[in-house]
Amino acid sequence: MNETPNGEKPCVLLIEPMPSWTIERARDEFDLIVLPHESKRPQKFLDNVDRIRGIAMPGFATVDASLMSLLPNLEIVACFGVGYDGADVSYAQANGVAVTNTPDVLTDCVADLGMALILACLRRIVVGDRYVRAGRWKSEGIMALNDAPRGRCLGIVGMGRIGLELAKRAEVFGMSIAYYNRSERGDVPYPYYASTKALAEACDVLALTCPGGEATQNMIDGDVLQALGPKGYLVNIARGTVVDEAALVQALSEQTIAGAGIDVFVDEPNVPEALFGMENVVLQPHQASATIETRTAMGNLTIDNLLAQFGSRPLPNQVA
Ligand code: 8YV
Repeated sequence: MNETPNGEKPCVLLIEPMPSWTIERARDEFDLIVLPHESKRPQKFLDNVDRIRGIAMPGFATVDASLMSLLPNLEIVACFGVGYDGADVSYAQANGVAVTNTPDVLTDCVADLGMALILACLRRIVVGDRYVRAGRWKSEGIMALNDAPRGRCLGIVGMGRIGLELAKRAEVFGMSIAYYNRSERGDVPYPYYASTKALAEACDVLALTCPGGEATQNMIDGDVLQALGPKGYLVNIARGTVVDEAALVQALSEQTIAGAGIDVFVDEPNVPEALFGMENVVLQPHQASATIETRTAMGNLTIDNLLAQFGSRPLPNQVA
């Protein structure tokens, strides 16, 4: 148990959803106020604004200045996720509030889902599943042929930890790799392209593994999708905001790109309904880090960052 000198546990606001066992551990360590995602602020929260010293938030939640400014004793915003674009980092920094995230523990699982989406798109795995279930194999015979990963080029937007792991997996499947990054990396063997458009022109599958936030908002726009072309696929395991979603829906419906595997959306859980009927799209409900093992590790890291703050120890994963 983690008590302050006066014997009280530090008060933490936890924004759902988070795994039940993470919430249980957080309840042991902290005086916990649980705030349902997107709901009105409950009385228990309003009655305790002076006591709240930390926030634990899912990667896609919003902790903005209007929320933080209600909490005069806030010390830390601990993101349950590698992405921290949902937290107003400038406000936090200006007000002496630390921001932490949960990198590394999710890298493998996120890269795994990226590879799974690449294979699902190229090999039409979901289309094949629907084909069998609808009895079409029997009534129509063999399904149309699909695309091999071997010999195709994977363009990775954001060559960080997840991008590198995705590259390794794709190489095993015989793909060549090229990348775009904020700046060229001296320590990777893959060709660098100085713009997403140039990368899209050069590759067959464009995979997004970059951070969200203002710097990357709508970076993949209609022009980039046009450069990807009618044989190109888009895979997004980054943030919905990185893509101009309306332009993507248009490109998919007009088949100016071949298909897409999409795990993240601009306004989750609202997904553009136009995508629901498209055979050339594989949709996921923001699942990339969603394994029991990874989410457990993310929960523990989130709590460890809060405990370090309240114990005046260096924060394991401070990003601001
Ligand atoms: C989670 C994420 O989906 O790491 C991120 O940035 O988006 C995620 O792993 C999310 O934080 C779960 O609540």
